[in-house]
Amino acid sequence: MATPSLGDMSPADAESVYFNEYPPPKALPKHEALARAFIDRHVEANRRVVLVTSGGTTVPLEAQTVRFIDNFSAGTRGATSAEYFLQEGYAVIFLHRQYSLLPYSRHYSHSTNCFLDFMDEAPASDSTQSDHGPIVVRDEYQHQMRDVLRKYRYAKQNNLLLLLPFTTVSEYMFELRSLAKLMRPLGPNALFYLAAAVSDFFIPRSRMAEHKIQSSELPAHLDKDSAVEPDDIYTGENEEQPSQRKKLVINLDPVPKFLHRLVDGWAPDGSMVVSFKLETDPSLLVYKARTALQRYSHHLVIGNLLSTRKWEVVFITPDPPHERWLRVPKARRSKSISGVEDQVGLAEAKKKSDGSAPTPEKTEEKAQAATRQEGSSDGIEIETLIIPELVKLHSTMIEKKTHKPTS
Ligand code: 9Z3
Repeated sequence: MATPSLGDMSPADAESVYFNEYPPPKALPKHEALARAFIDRHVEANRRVVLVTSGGTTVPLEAQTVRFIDNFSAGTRGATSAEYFLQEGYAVIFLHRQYSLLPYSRHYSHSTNCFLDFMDEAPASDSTQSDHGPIVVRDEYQHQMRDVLRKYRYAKQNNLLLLLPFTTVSEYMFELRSLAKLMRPLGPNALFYLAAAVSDFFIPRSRMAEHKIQSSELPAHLDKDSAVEPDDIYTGENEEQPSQRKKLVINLDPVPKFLHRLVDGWAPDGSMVVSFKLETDPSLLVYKARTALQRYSHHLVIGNLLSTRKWEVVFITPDPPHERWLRVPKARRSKSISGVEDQVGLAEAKKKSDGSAPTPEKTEEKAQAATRQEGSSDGIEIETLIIPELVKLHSTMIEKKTHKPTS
């Protein structure tokens, strides 16, 4: 009898098959100990704690991994959101893809914001006559850097930010499951904000090649790895007989739907779960986000298009208004290389052409009013709109849970 695929099993069965197939990440015990202490401290302070997931996940092609499948996410959404959650008084567990952007340091990292460009060498004081002047922050960045530095140090000194890295999709799953269970003592004070771009497909351990997949055929006595059929192996472009070219064919299984298990099993009772839905086709976004909310019965799906994600998102909720767009007003949109501004509004317009009622853009009006008040034309990050709205929803949920009449 053929073994059922994970997609055909109940979420609980798929969970146990999935987690039994992989060894837990080596860092998991250490991360659990750090998270336990962090959560205990904030339970005691009756502080809200948000688990922010951030960045992409990799799907290894070999157990001793040389190659893997990855995705585009740099972790901007996660790292930026974490800063605004801290500003709102939350403690943040930041579960992120290793080497993706981090809260605060994101302002001065990677090649777009290389920290060296913010620095200068000041002249040495006269008395020393040396050419070793102190290293300083350039005048034009003093104000912004002081602000970022103060916020960073405040978060650090008060133990408000816990950074936990992962790399592969299975590491992410193990970490998410453990953290959600550890967060149970927080009850309604726990919030899950799942911004990581998690792979939908993976190679099960049982079918994975142990060693580096070979790009040319090996003599029979050296070919021990049967996970990849020799005929499937791509052997390069320089074949003498092009018709004989081979390809590497990768057969991926769907990753089990972890959101079911998070909502129904791992997460604390009364906690709030927010997931993200990413699409590239504007006509699908609202439909897919709604379907996800119905399927997993959680509290909020934040929908975004790859091309407009820095300027607009849609909140899909089980309660009215059900669909709500948050947009950075035109004058305050920061330029983005990958963004396509012409597509702003398209996903909402598509939905309206279905005959459904249009939604007033209250938030945009509010943000425009703010622009007029401040008289500034600086760009704003869309997370300045997302996080306060989300905090309001979380507060309402906490209010309901804590003032529920006991029968
Ligand atoms: C998102 O949709 C995030 O907003 C982005 C942020 C990944 C687009 P960046 O890192 O991008 O700032 O460049 N995250 C969730 C994407 C995702 O994998 N969602 C799953 C889905 O769409 C559901 S959990 O099926």
